[in-house]
Amino acid sequence: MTTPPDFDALTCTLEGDVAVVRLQRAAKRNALSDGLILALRHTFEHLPAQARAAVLCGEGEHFCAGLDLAELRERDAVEGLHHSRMWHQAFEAIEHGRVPVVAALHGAVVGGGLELASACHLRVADDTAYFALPEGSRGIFVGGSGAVRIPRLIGVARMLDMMLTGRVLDVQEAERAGLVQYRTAAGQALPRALELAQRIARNAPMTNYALMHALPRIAEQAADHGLFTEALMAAIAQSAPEAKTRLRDFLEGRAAKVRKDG
Ligand code: 1HE
Repeated sequence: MTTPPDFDALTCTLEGDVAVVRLQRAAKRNALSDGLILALRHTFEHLPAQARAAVLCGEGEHFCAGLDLAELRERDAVEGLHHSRMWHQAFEAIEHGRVPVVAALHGAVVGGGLELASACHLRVADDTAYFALPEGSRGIFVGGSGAVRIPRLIGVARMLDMMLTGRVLDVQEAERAGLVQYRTAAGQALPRALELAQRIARNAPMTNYALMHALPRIAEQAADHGLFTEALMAAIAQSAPEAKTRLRDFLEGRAAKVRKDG
C-alpha cells in the first residue's frame, strides 16, 4: 500500500483532556479514502499525551458517507484482502487504543461510516442522524469490521435486515436497536459527546483501560474463562494506587455519592 496518510482530511485538537478528532472532507461527505483511513490510524495511535478520552465527529452535514466509492476500482482478491485489513488496523487503533472514544453522529452514518462509529466506545446521535448499510446495493460486503462489531451492538438479525432490504434506521430506531446510547436535539451531539468524554476522562485510567480491553474480550470468552479474566482484571485494577486513594476518599466522605440524576 503506497498511499500516504491524508492529514488534511482530519483535524485533532485538545479540549482540556479530551482529544477531538474531526473528519474534514465535508465536500465528499467525509467519505473514507485510503489516505483518510491511514490518517485515522496514525491519529488514534498518537493521540496527545494529555488526552484521557476522545470524541470523533464529522464536519458538514453528515458524519460519514462510508467508503470513498471513487477509489473503488477493480481489485484482485489479494489487494482486496489487504485493503480490508488496512481498515481493520485503523479501527483497531480506535477500539483498542489508549483512551475511550465517543462518536458524535449526525446526518448520514452509512456503510463504512457506521463501521467507524461501531469501533467507538459510545455513540451519541442527534435527531438528524440516520443509519444504513448500502453495501448490498453497491454489490459489495462490509470490509471495515462491521461483520464483527455491528452484530455485537444490534445482533445478526437486525444487521441482516439492514443489508438485505436496505433498511435505513432513524435515530429513534437506532437507539432502540442498541446502536445509539444517547440521543440529542439537532446540532447537540458534539457538545453532549464532549460532556460525556470529560466525565470519562475523570475515571481512573486503569478502569477505562479494563473497560476497553478486558470487557469486550470477556464477553466473547466462555463463561468459565471470562470469570477468571474478570478476577485477574479486578485484582490488577484494585491494586493501582489511584484505586486506593479513591476508595479512601469515599470512606472519609470526600467523594461524590451516586445520585439518580447522574
Ligand atoms: C462520495 C460518497 C462516497 C458522497 N464516496 N464520494 N457509501 C454509500 O453508498 C453512500 C453514498 N453517498 C450517499 O448516499 C450520499 O452522498 C449521502 C446520503 C451520504 C449524502 O447526500 P448529499 O445529497 O448530502 O450529497 P451528494 O450530493 O450525494 O454528495 C456530495 C459529493 O460527495 C458528491 O461529489 P461531487 O464531486 O459530485 O460534489 C458525491 O459523489 C460525493 N460523495 N458520498 C465518494 N461514499 C470497507 S467496506 C465499506 C463499504 C461502504 O462503505 S459501502 C457504502 C458507501
